[in-house]
Amino acid sequence: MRDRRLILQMLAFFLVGTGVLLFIVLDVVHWFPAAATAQARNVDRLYKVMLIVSVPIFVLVETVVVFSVWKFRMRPGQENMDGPPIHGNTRLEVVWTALPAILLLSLCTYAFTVLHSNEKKKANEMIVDVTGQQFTWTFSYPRANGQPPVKSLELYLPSNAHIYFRIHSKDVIHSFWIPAFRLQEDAVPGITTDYRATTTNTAATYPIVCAVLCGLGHSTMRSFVHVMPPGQFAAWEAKAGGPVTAAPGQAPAALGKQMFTSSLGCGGCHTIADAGTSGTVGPHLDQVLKGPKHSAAFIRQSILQPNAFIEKGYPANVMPQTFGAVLQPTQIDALVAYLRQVSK
Ligand code: HEC
Ligand SMILES: [Cu+2]
Repeated sequence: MRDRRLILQMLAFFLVGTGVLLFIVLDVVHWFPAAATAQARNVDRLYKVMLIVSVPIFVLVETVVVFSVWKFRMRPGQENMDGPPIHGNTRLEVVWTALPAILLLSLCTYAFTVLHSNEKKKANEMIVDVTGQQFTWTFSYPRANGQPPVKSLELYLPSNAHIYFRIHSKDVIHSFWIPAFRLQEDAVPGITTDYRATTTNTAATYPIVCAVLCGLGHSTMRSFVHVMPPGQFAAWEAKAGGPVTAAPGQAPAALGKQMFTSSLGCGGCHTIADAGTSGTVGPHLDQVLKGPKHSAAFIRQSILQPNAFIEKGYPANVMPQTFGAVLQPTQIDALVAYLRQVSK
């Protein structure tokens, strides 16, 4: 009679505990940021299944612990008493070995199928080369028929598309992580790593992070991924890949102005009255490049190797070190021409 009551009490404790905990982990806690890829949805579902399976097991163990402490604790006078000696119970042991084994094997199989489908090569993949370099990410979009690749410091992707990332590093180990994609892969010098992502149809912007301590500026090694409708993406790509040389009859400086205000981001950090930009992270270029700094050589070096000369009062390592890799020589000429023109 007493045993039966005890078992019913434990059962009630177990059921209520499981219910409450499941409610908390499934409904109250929001574990992840928005899911922006098909892979992310798979990962989230896997995580949910793992939670649903683990919670009852956790509560079962805790129920036994709580009732052992509560009902079977040692009372005064029992200090020297020992329980009756018991020998093993073969049937029980077979059950408690087999059940967890079956459970673990099924979960492993499920996790493996998720991994396999997430990494599977898809038809019509769009290739993006990702390069990590202290402390910037550069994204490069190979183009057909020998045109130079489109390069960008932020990642632009069409929605509903299969993307194949090839990941490189120029210096130390970085880790390319897009939390909203639930994907992270090391960028290792000397080899190419990769991952695949299938964007969903949501147009939005998500952070990109370097997830490996890669030097002093590691915390600034961040960027953004913009997922946009395919038409908008094509327009971006055409514009970003855009004029490498000035149009006929156009002065190089005009192309330079166009580039200064483009997604390269110069205008976000620098003020130039003529370009209508008002960034204050870096010097006012139309002011500071007057006088001795007006030479083409100095301006070119400032763009290609910003750390060669650090303007007084401004931080080193903030201006991206990678414009030399992103820009075509004619584009650099155009920028230099423009900066000379506005700082005359
Ligand atoms: C993330 C912010 C940032 C971006 C983007 C950026 N810069 Fe800079 N830039 C700086 C900072 C900070 C300095 C000052 C430190 C230094 O001299 O390196 C600087 C310095 C310079 C200088 C040298 C000024 C001097 O007095 O020495 C030039 C020229 C320049 N930037 C041009 C550009 C151009 C052109 C672009 C776009 C292709 C650009 N910058 C993009 C932050 C930025
Ligand atoms: Cu890094």
